[in-house]
Amino acid sequence: MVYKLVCLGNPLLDIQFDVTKEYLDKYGLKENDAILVEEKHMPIFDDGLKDPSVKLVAGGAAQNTARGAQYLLPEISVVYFGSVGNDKYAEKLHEANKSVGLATRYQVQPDIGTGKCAALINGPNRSLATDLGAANHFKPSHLQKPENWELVEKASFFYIGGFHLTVSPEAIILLGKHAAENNKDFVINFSAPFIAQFFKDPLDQVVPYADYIICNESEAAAYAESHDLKDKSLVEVATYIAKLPKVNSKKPRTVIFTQGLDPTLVVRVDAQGEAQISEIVVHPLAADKVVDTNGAGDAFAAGFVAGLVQGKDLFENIDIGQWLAAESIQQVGPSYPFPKKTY
Ligand code: 26A
Repeated sequence: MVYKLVCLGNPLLDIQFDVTKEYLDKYGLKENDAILVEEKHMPIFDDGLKDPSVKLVAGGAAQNTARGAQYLLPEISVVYFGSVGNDKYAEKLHEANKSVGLATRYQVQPDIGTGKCAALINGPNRSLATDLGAANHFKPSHLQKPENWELVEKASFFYIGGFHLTVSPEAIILLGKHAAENNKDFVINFSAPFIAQFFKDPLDQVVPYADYIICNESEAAAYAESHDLKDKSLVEVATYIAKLPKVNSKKPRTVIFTQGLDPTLVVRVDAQGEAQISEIVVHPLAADKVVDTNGAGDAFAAGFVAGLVQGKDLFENIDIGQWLAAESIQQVGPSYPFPKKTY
């Protein structure tokens, strides 16, 4: 079997429900953020399961991207790695993955529950509070099993959720080295502000492998802050990251900053070391068409990597990303429309 794209991340089931600003304040949560839960957040999951608005939907940022990429690509294009438990939540993930034909090679933890994320919807905002569970126990040795490593060797593209830096930077480096040594495309998403803030060292260890970096404006701001960048303007931050040392010198680095409804910023460093800066206008979506924004960024990344796998050019890849993000926003949770739409 040859899957062109290999993805790695934390498989989670999203417990999505509507909340008020007061509810977020009670737990000290921001309107738009992603955090790892502490003990004090635990009642949120029970609140959610009892809430009339609750929806259980497949989540996990990189898994959402893997599903979206497989949604757009021909059958048998994408395989996703992560760790789950042996339980009902994992069954739900299997169902969602099956609906788009996404292959998984989960590492199964017999005694630990599948990870879950409270996706707290407040109008156009979403606040994510995650209990990683089994996802926290993924080991690089799972990738190194002969039947899995064979898939890695046959793949040509890699997509890594930055969230996985909290779990196994070693697994990311293993794939990064393989990609760099074999001149394959390696894409990293910065995932959330807390990654740049609290996982700065592992983030700095994996960036040298990245051909493409995708993040949003608040993750870029967190990066600028934790790296003490003097000029924190988005163009300067993207240019700084694009020019950081790179293991595979055969490809340029491209940095992509999404900014919600504002234009997507792209900085690519050419062979002469010059930064090429572009801005791409987003597909406008009427406010009344927004169902929820959970998974919008993952859908953008999905469209982008699907284009990459198909050998399309950079600007078309961004356009596909923006299109798929707009489609996903009109669905409940990090999902894609059925019957299938084509770009
Ligand atoms: C390590 N953390 C906090 C996480 C996540 C996460 N995926 C992986 N690791 N916290 C939230 N998510 C997922 O992000 C998606 C929206 O972009 C949620 O499961 C949600 O589906």
